Amino acid sequence: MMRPALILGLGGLLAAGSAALELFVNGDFETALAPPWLSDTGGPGTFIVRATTFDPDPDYEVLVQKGSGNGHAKLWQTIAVPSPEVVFSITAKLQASATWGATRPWAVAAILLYYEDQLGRLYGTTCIARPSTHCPWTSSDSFRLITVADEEWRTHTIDVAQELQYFAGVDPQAVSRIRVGLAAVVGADC
Ligand SMILES: [Ca+2]
Repeated sequence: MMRPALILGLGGLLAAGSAALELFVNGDFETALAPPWLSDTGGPGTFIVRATTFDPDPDYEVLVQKGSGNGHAKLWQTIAVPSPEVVFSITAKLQASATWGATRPWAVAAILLYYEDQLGRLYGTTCIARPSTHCPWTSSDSFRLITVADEEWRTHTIDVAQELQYFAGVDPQAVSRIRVGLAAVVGADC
């Protein structure tokens, strides 16, 4: 069985400074998933659901899950940012597993931040991920892969202005929006 899953507690994109500004719409998943949250699924066994019981607190979380077989489940929101001086924070539990097979199946649960300009041109991607063995995702000049060490609830924080320094030649002031995605992906036949 392949079972990549991604369960999220709360999301928030905060403007730096004394007055923290929540830039997500429904970033805590307390109301029904609707635009600007968008989703896409492919293949069997996909779930994108809200519930209060994925973690012990009484508030809602969202589950993005892809079961056995090639495909994906993705949930994302594009956020206009007033400047690169923003801090992204999310509490999530990332799980991925893939059984051995001749086709080297793989799975990954990931939080993705795509840094874009007003025209949607992509300047770089940060990926916080829990990959299984054989997952082909690797870092490059435009893609920074940060792997998580376990499958517990963890809070992940990205200082965007600092993060953009990873991508050589990118003018941080050109980045005017961030597409934040939650993705569960399975590759290779199982
Ligand atoms: Ca809860």
